[in-house]
Amino acid sequence: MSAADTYLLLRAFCDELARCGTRDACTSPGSRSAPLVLSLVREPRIRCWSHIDERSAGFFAVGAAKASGRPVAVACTSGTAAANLMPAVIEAHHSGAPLLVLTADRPPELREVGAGQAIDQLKLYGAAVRWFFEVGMHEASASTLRWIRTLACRAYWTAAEGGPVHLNFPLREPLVLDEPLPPDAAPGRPEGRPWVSHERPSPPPSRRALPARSVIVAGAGAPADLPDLAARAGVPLLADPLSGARRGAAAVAHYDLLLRDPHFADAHQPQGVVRFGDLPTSKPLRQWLARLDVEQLAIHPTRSWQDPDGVVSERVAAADVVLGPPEDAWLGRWRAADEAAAIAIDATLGEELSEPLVARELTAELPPEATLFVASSMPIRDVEEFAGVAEYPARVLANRGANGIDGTVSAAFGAAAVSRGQVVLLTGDLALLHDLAGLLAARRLGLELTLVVLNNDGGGIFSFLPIARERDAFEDHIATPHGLDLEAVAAVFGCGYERPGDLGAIGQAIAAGGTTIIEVRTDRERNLALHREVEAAVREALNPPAAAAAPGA
Ligand SMILES: Cc1ncc(C[n+]2csc(CCOP(=O)(O)OP(=O)(O)O)c2C)c(N)n1
Ligand SMILES: [Mg+2]
Repeated sequence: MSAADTYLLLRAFCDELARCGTRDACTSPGSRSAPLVLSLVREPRIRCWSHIDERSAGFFAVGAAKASGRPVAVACTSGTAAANLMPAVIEAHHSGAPLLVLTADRPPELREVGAGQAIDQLKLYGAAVRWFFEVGMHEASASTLRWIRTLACRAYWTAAEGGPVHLNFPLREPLVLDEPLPPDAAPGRPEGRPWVSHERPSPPPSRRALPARSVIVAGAGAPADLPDLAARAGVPLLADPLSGARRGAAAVAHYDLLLRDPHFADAHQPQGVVRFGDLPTSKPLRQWLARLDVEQLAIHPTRSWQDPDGVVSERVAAADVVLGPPEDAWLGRWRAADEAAAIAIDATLGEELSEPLVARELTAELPPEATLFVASSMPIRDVEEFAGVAEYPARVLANRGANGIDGTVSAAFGAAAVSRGQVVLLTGDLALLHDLAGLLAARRLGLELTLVVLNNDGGGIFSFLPIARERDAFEDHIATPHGLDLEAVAAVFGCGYERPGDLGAIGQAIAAGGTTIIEVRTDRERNLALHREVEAAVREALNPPAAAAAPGA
């Protein structure tokens, strides 16, 4: 078996990935992985994005996979390099992002004998992958070339169904070719067709009838026509911005705030619930759903199990939902409350730059062709709580599979690499610092990402939690302020930097394009107080004092 055998097999493998639909791959430097990386780079239909840090490569691939909906390959060398892909593999597993992880490995004779950079890579990612396969080493014959084509197709189609696939490639020296490869003796199928084509199973939707006084809850993975269905049926649509469904005449944007009010929550209990896609993040919504004593139907295209409270009564991949006939007052009450909440929010937030105001404004102002990538922690919560109903909202993406703050910058750059419109990242300061190396993509890959950084010098979310009372350790070990100068950070990575003083200036900085860190400084304590003020204002709007004092009320 020679280097030529390895390269012939890998050329067929990459050819087949491209025929199936792979358009993007991530690489990182190494020697053992050279045959894999060079074969990907030399496949003209695949764009290769180079990363120094495998954590960045993995998350960049996750972001690109989420934004494009196609499997994205990520290749790395042996040893801890492969282990650094673990967080991205876990995120892909939990969010159903299609990822093809291609790890180079030492050949068997160099395993468990003290050879360098050799760790046990077999099933390295455990149950987090849909499929693991040890590729082995083979001579390039007509039959092995055909076999590796089927292997590429099988890996691609398995990932395409939603989640990561791991192929481990043992590679023996010499790792580079002495002379150019001969033409392919066993080329693929005619007309660029994949060796094995594949149709995704789409079960015929069965009919499900629900009472008129139902609610629809939508998260990531919800179907695009949901707002029309809800509007036709006159059923409130409680849609997380990640669903893309917070639009239309039935959308209720501020369910998180409405359901914080116990009177509202009790008085608006539905007779049925349909959940589409992932469960939204909102805790008040989750708690309310958990208390309801009604049928709850969960419709999820990949059948992901999204029911932490054990209240779902039926799960299906698709259904033809029939609701109604519409009861005007039912949707009308929800919509009127939502409008009252919106007025209370605007009045409380005013014009002063704050975390909720930035989240509200970005979701209102970004054009439909833009993508807003939202970091975990408060940004994702603020976007869910404060984004209004928009006619044509921008697409919203996030790493909500495992809710990590890691890899955020890289994932957003990955989304930018495959998106036509502008990509804006809304992130906290710790999420930014966690993936600073991700900023290298601006200079090394020539990609553009607008970063709106809500800098409250630490983890603002923890001020909302009981842990905030533990004053002896809270600041140093939980909030973890860093005092970093983001302008200096921007300079190190060759990015632009702006610190706008008002919403108009933020809009201008975003419109200017390029990779720019747009810093908005906030205060954690003030942020907590502001959230409480909005909550109180919404409660007051829903329960006007005059009504409460009315005779007989
Ligand atoms: C990889 C990872 N480590 C730790 C956490 C726990 N965690 C959740 S939110 C958070 C703080 C994030 O701070 P920042 O990005 O500044 O956002 P803020 O809370 O200020 O909105 C941390 C550390 C996590 N989710 N993921
Ligand atoms: Mg912060």
